[in-house]
Amino acid sequence: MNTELYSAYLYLNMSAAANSLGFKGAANWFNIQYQEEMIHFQKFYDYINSQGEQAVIGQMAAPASKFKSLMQLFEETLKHELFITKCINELTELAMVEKDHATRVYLQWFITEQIEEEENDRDIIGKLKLIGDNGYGLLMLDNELGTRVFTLPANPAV
Ligand code: OFO
Repeated sequence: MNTELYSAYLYLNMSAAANSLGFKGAANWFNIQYQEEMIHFQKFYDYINSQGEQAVIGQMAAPASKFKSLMQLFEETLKHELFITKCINELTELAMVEKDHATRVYLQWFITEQIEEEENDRDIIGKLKLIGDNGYGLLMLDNELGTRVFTLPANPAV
């Protein structure tokens, strides 16, 4: 749960970094990512409380804030998402060992979500590799990233 909150803050920092690099579209993309992470955080928070436990927000490290290029922003994003996938997999394995089937089933949503998260990042990194340092290409990609919109999951509590 705390790692999801950290993800949200990391992407909010990345949004500001993209903006300061002049990529308004990427700043929008990372702001949407921040909002999605807040939903992930809320899902864990609600689930823990629903199980007769008390969700506790803990201390966390300050997320990175210095990025020198769009490529670095997305490479760091993919790296972070691979770490999140590892965390979700470890939680799922723990739920299986503990025979906590409710939690195992609940975590399925996150497993599926991580497939999409990693794929999105790989797609954008692939485009950035094709573009190289072509300014027109970067502008086109930034415009595309600017079209991303936040959509609330149909039933975020499930
Ligand atoms: Fe980016 O999926 Fe949650 O952390």
